[in-house]
Amino acid sequence: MIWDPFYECMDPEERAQLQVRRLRETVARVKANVPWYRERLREKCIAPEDITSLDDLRHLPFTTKVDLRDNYPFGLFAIPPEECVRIHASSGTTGKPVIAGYAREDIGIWAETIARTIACGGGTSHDVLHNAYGYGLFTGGLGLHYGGELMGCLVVPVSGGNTERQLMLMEDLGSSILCCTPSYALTIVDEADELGFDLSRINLKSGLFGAEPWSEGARESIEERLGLSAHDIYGLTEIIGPGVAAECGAKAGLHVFDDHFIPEIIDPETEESLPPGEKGELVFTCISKRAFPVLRFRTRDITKLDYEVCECGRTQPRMERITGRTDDMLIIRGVNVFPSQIEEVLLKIEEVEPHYQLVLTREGRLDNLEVQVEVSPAMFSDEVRKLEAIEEKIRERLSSALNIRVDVKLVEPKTIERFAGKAKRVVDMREEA
Ligand code: DLL
Repeated sequence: MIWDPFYECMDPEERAQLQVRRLRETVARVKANVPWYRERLREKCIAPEDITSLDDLRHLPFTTKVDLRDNYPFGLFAIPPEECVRIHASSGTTGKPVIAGYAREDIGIWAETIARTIACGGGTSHDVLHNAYGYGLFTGGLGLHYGGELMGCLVVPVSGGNTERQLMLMEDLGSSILCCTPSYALTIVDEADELGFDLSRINLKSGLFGAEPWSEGARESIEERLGLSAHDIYGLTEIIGPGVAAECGAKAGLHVFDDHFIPEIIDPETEESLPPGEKGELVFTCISKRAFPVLRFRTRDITKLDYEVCECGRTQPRMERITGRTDDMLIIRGVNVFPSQIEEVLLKIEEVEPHYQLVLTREGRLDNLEVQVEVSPAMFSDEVRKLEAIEEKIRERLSSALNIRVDVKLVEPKTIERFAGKAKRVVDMREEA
């Protein structure tokens, strides 16, 4: 089912006109109400009435995470905070978070884009939606919740953690759609094994997984173990939360809901726009939100866009799964490495589990990367010689995929931390060295 065929299957020309109109209105609103944007637009000598085509997008100023921090907490809101009905915040590791504000209309738009997301994953009003994304300032829980209710699903607002109880509820309530991070989906599978819980007792048909990068290998293992169709869903707090893009049944990229959020790809170094099909940094402009519409937000996520019409009938462009972020790229002895490339290699190796950690250390001026990965319980009891052979196999595959030599250490089953939300895979000890 397509939730909103009018917008999702709109003629691209017609949509471009809608986008230009909404963009012009948004620029006029931020110019009138947000001093910071007024100043940036003045510097760039651009006025709302100068915007006559989508090409004019590239004349607009960028917004970065630093700009949002500098204007903490409400500086970039386009309405007074007391006219908002909700805030959410991004999960920064240090310092102040980014605060996103929502007017009542924004909550409505968000529920619509989430309903589209659920429909992309095959959901209907008959589904029982088990929502294990965290509730609170994080956008995952409440985001999926409102969209699920709008669609008419029976929403189970279970949030993350207490996996044994999650399994029980999924079985007893007949949950048909699971929403959580891909790493938590793997944790659920793992814990079911440990508890001796036969996963055929639950009857999931699809999963909406996102909030962190995951590989095709992770998709295969989640689909196989949970017996569902796994869909990638994407979004970020600064834009709205989840509900920015979602993968349909064709699984050939994530449809970007560009009647609300216009995507662009830029070269992160030169900041020039790149043509469709080229990989670079994803940038979004919000064109329908009232409280917190950001212009050309630099996501730091790396992907490319495809404007071909999809076999599902949706005409909205598709972004390739996110392979990494400009800021989680590791530079190991001069070579750029993304954690997702390592995951892709590890998950194709039968003898190891999909639980790993990347430990970075510094010896003198050289960075060193150690990949720690759990062996499967069956393998762990094997002879040392066999384990050494597996280690060597992983080392070889990683060095041919990454073009650098990395250290590999097999660790005992269940020793690497499990996650109910976003996984933290990189342990950076370089500062302490
Ligand atoms: O993670 C929103 C979300 C919630 C998306 C639930 C999907 C499901 P933030 O905490 O602000 O928001 O983190 C946003 O997470 O810039 C990406 O780097 C990463 N991310 C989100 N979805 C995906 C995905 C939520 N499907 C940041 N694949 C983004 C890869 C993702 N990375």
